[in-house]
Amino acid sequence: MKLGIIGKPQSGKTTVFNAASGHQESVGDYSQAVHRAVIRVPDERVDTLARLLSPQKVVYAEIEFLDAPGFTGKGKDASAPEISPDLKLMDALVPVLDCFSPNPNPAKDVRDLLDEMILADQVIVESNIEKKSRKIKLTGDKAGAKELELLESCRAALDDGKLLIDLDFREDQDKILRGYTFLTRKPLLLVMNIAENDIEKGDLCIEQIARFIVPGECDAAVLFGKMEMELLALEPGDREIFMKDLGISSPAVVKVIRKSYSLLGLISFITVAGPEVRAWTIRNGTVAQKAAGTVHTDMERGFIRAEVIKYDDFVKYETLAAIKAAGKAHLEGKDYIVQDGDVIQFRFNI
Ligand SMILES: Nc1nc2c(ncn2[C@@H]2O[C@H](COP(=O)(O)OP(=O)(O)O)[C@@H](O)[C@H]2O)c(=O)[nH]1
Ligand SMILES: [Mg+2]
Repeated sequence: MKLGIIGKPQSGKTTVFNAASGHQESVGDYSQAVHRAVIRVPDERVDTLARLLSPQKVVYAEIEFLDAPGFTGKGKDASAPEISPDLKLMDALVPVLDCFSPNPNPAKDVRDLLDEMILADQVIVESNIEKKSRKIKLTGDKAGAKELELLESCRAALDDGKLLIDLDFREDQDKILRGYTFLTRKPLLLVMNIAENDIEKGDLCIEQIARFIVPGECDAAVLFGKMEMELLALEPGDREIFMKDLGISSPAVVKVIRKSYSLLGLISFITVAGPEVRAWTIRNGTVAQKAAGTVHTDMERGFIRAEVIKYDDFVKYETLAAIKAAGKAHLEGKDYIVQDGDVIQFRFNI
């Protein structure tokens, strides 16, 4: 999964990036540098299985963060923002909202960001409409005419101030639009970046942006960017004590990842294959044969069965032998819908 951190200048993007990744990029300097980090997804189920099975290798799922400056915070008055091209490749965007300065206005900040995203998409739509029209005139291309019509409907929606994620497209249209990697089709996780001495501000700011929240499209999380970044300098034990004192239930990175998974409809399953315990990320609703394909294309092609053990049974019985003796290893066919936390061994033959 790839998450793009965006926001107006000085909203705490790089601070939150540091808090999530453990990097130490400089903050407060209006830098337009793009930062990137790949971090492993903390997963206590993997931790537990690693403890029970003592494998030679433990591999966590990974997530990429991109700290992407380029938005101006000027909303409609902005000219098209200078957005890092990599931002288009992100699965979701994480707007960081300044809720730490004396009179924050996160609702306005969200509106301004949305307007800039719309502006960026309008630029893409315009240039492609122009290119397509020219080509159709030259070649009389029928498929092109359909795509042109689709782009024109996108233009109309954007001109109306709508986000493309709010429109309903057919499967075939969706497929075409995916190629354009529009910003306003990406789900958003709004991060309320609040000051260390101002816990109550979190609820207040959430209230202010509540109207933007739509299941599967936009969610919000509250965190203390600066303090969490600073806490990373402490030893893990001390950090936990501090966090407890401050009423922080889970670290920024855990909150952001958890909410992003649910926003994007993602789950994890775990494979235990000989010497390796490994977590994989898939979309909720993925069938066993497809899930096998995330591990290896051969496993999907030669799929026979999936042997599925519920994570809780692993914790209860502790060894593979005891699980099997208790009849808790279930053989499932290719259409079995993989559940979050399933521990799977794929049987395949090529
Ligand atoms: N008090 C406070 N200051 C913050 C917080 N997050 C960021 N800042 C400050 O805001 C300024 C801008 O932060 P930075 O991460 O560089 O913002 P960016 O321009 O969005 O990348 C810096 O001086 C930070 O120390 C926060 O949670 N609390
Ligand atoms: Mg920055």
